[in-house]
Amino acid sequence: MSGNRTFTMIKPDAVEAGNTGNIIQMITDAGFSIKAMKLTNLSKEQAEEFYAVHAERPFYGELVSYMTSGAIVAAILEKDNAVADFRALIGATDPAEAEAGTIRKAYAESKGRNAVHGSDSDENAGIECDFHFEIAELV
Ligand code: IDP
Ligand code: MG
Repeated sequence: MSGNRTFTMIKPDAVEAGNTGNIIQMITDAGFSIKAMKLTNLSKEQAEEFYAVHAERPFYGELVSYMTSGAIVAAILEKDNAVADFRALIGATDPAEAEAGTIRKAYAESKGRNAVHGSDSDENAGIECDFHFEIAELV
């Protein structure tokens, strides 16, 4: 059964470029409701833990340094079929491959600096909401 929650981050490139408002608008226009949201930043240790699944990948160091380079916006989103519908809204990892109308097509700079994160499974959505929000189970 698919769940109704996912986790997102608006990444440092998009926050720095002033695209936060437009990205939130795209998210709510697509039917997601925002259950929790915060402007924050990741420590090196937090970024390493969040992306631990990629620790052996050649881009891991670059990814951690990018994700700690500036402010992020973290949020818990709700909608039927949230994980799959949000992955469709953000588009492919590489904006060159992302479809028209997706957030990454509109705002990502590159495959690495790609504007937004979206959980890839219901299980990871739960883990990621809990990682960023102590109140995740209350909202
Ligand atoms: P996803 O965010 O679309 O799920 P993943 O493959 O899970 O993509 O990779 C996590 C993040 O790592 C990407 O969003 C991107 O920021 C970064 N990344 C992925 N592949 C590359 C790469 O080839 N070079 C640099 N950064 C990458
Ligand atoms: Mg992923």
